[in-house]
Amino acid sequence: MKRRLAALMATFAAGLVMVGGAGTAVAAPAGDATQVRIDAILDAHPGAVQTGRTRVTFSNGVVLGLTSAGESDCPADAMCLWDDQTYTGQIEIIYSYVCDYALTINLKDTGFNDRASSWKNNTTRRVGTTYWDYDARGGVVWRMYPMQKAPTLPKEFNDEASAVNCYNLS
Ligand SMILES: [Ca+2]
Repeated sequence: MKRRLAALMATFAAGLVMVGGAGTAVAAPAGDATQVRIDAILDAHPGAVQTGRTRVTFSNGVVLGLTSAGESDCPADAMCLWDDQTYTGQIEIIYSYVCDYALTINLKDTGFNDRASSWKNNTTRRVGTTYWDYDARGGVVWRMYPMQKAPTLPKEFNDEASAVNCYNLS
């Protein structure tokens, strides 16, 4: 019995080697690296769901875009942060319904801590606030008023935001 199990495991190991070998023999499409990252995010965040080829939606309603995105990728009625200046690089989309639940989005939870370098508030009546520290602590870094945007941030605010929340204008 023991011997059979060992043989079975050897077969299994051989199978793994074969899969790995096949993978390295073929040039990996560029998208594979993105999928590996998405899989890692899904593993680390129970409740997160892959909602597109390059998108993950977290249980708090935040959508993370894993590929480089432009200003036009920020949907209506959402607030967006980009990793790079002038609305480029990885995008983090915060849909406005997050504001209705008074949720604080900890950017660390979506792999976006200390990364935001440009932003756009594509809503008509939500005000977003970014904070220096986790759980909206440490004071306000900047505010995002409706229909405003910033292609760059002052040097002292760049790559600093750690949390975001928002409220509705009455
Ligand atoms: Ca950045």
